[in-house]
Amino acid sequence: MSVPSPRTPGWLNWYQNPSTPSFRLPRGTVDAHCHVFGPQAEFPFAPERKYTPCDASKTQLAALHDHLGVSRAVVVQATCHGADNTAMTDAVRASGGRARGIATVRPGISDAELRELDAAGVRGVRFNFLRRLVDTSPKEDLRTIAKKIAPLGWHIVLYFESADLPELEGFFGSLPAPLVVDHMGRPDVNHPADGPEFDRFLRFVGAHDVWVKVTCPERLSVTGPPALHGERHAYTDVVPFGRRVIEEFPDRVLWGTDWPHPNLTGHMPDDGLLADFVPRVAVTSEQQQKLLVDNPMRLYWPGEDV
Ligand code: 0GY
Repeated sequence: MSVPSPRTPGWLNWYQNPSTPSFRLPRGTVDAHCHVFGPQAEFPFAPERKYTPCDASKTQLAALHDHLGVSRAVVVQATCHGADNTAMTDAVRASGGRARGIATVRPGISDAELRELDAAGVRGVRFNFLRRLVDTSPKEDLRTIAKKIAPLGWHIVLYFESADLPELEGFFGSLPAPLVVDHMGRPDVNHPADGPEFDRFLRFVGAHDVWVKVTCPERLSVTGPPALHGERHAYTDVVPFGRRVIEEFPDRVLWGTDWPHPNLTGHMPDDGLLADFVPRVAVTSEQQQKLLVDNPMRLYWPGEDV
């Protein structure tokens, strides 16, 4: 048996014993962005990975979802597993149809391999442009993948830094599949939510009918978690960004936990607080129902009842 690799120095483990949220997630809530890591002994990490995390298994993910009152999940392939999707598909298969997957694939993938991923519950691929996470893929390779997945009815999940949008926007707009953007396009929350950078992102969203994940306040926030134990108003500086996307595109927004929160260095969020962030950005019960249930059901389980 191979010796397990040690975690990246300073790696923060996911939060143990998260609090019970004050906000009650509506029946049928979907966590549209979460990951599994390994367990390493069963699903080794990819040699080309940029980090080595702690284990975060499908069983531990399911326990969090039970605790929060989440019914369904979309498991996004984590970069530490490269293009080996077996840990992710194992989690999706084990859900009995209550999870979907987002894969990482290489341009040479065969139609038979894609069909197998589809049968496992995969509904999209992720194109990642964060240089700290992946080596850059040539756009022609990404275009090849996009052409291969489009006939399956899959979509493309885009992960990029807001500063890179101007360079990438034309390419994104030319892709032949629906687009889903991670973490609100990673706005710099030092800039105003009604300023030119976020305006530009929302123009892109409107022009291409993009879906937006209103996720990762803990990753985007500069003000951070609450200073005082018991204070539930965390990540206040991210609120205007989430509110604006939800108000302008109530039918195209998705929510997720991002558990187990890879690569956070300052703090590890209490996932109970992340659920309590929801009503601060989706302020009406109609917005909450769309964000948490109706929109992800339409994208990932079309035609199915909650
Ligand atoms: C996220 C964000 C990050 C990492 C990954 O697949 C990944 O490694 O997605 C990040 O480091 O910003 O969505 O979990």
